[in-house]
Amino acid sequence: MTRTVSTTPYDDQRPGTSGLRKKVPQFQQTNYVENFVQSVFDSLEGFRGKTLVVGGDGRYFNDVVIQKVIRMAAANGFGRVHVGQNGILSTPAASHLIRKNGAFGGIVLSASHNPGGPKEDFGIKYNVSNGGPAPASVTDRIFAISQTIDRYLTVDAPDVDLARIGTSNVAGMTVEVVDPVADYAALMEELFDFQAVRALFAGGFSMVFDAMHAVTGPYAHEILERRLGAPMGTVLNGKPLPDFGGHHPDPNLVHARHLYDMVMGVTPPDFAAASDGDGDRNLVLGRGIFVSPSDSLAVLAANAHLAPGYSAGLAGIARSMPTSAAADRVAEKLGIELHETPTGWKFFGTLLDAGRVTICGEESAGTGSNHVREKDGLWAVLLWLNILAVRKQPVLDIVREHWTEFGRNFYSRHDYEGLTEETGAAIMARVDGQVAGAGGRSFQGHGVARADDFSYIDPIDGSVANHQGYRVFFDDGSRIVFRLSGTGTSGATLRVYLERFEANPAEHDRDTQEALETLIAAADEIAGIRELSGRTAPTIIT
Ligand code: VG1
Ligand code: CO
Repeated sequence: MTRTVSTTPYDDQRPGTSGLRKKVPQFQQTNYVENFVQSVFDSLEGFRGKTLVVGGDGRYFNDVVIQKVIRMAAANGFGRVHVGQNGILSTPAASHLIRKNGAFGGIVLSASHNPGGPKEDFGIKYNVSNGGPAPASVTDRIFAISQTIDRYLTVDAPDVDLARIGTSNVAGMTVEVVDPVADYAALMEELFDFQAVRALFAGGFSMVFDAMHAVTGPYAHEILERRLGAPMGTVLNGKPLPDFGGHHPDPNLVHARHLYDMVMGVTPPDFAAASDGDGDRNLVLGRGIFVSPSDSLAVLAANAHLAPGYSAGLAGIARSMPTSAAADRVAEKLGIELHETPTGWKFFGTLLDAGRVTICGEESAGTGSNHVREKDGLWAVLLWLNILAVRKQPVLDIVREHWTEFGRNFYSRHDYEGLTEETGAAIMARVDGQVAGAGGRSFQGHGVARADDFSYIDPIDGSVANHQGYRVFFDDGSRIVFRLSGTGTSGATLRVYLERFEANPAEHDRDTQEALETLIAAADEIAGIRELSGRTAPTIIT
């Protein structure tokens, strides 16, 4: 039954921050998908007879790749595949299924917030048995194998009917098409006080959740509208579409601007939220306020004990390096550990597995906990709802009180998208040179305390990650971070992260960009962004 097909390597299959991410036409090249999937399987040991979880965010090409993966899993000796109905599985739901079924691993098909469609983006991620993204040791192995691959294994079998829930057989391997929502929704019911949130909605609390025609639609309809009793219509754009309706499923103030306009408008809802393509990120807004992801992490950590799943308190908090230090202040007050890791969820896995941290977050709107090993957009929304149901205060008041108690970390990220790789490299080289001699210098009146190129040593397994972004710390407690994105599919994206701490409550209502004005100028002075890129403003400000 098994067929060995000879092939030749492609040289561009290095998995980045979130797996392999390329344009669809690249994935459509002969044997491109097969080469990568076989490289994944060849990098693993001991999966014979074991279970593989497969699903994706519903984007264009999802259905085609799922059938290929199923046939190749059968040929390579997996015993069982669990696949979401219609090929749908959000990233956190896939993580949960891997853990719940004791699966060997999972393949998640997504390019997250990147647009979908025949000329847009596609991606393949591999998750390991703890449910989390493959660590660098695994992705390095995958890449090495992809450089020398000369054959892949498949079987001749008809497509599996992904629309029908149930079990079938592909060349001796069992394929189970599962409801993508049920197990995930049950997990959420364990963690949160659904009765309290139901009472909140019954009392007239209004909410808007934009699924952005991506994977969270079915999850949000089931959990928010059916189980929690939010009025029908609470969930917008709830049907997953292969091209996400032509939009970017990126929950930020540019692509979800309409939510910001709603909460700032004349008849604002109490709460608004959105998630991204694969359901692992969240955007949170309340009447009259956008909650920055770094603040959201801090507020969630400070209030998590109000939800049943976290009533015993937190073991610790972890945040990615560019994320603001707002969470650090919460950890300090709670007397718990705080870990600062490189960008990317995979760095939280060892800490979560070791029980050292309970809640993790990234400034890019990813928040999550030890319930799975991925960030989880709906989880964050539900934790917010649980907190709102218990505290019975508007989002705005909760955040303001938080700032008064802990101080406010003004925070913003400026992205310069679509730079050439050369320009991106030139800017980073300039920063590298400045960082080396930055001590004692001053930029726009901010004296430099110290500067470095961030390295991380995992406290659990000792693995080292170098060159994770440049950090410039100033005497007044401000910080600027520079790094290049690892998730783009063409050119380079420069990310500049700006942060300034303000203890005085009288200053807390200032406009963020205005509060960061001198730091923004300092960033340009350090990196020479205008000079080297010709850009006078960022593409996206979040
Ligand atoms: C971005 C974010 C990072 C996130 C990564 C994957 O990476 O900054 O925080 O972990 O996307 O998220 P980069 O390298 O482009 O800055 V997702 O929703 O695409 O899994
Ligand atoms: Co995502």
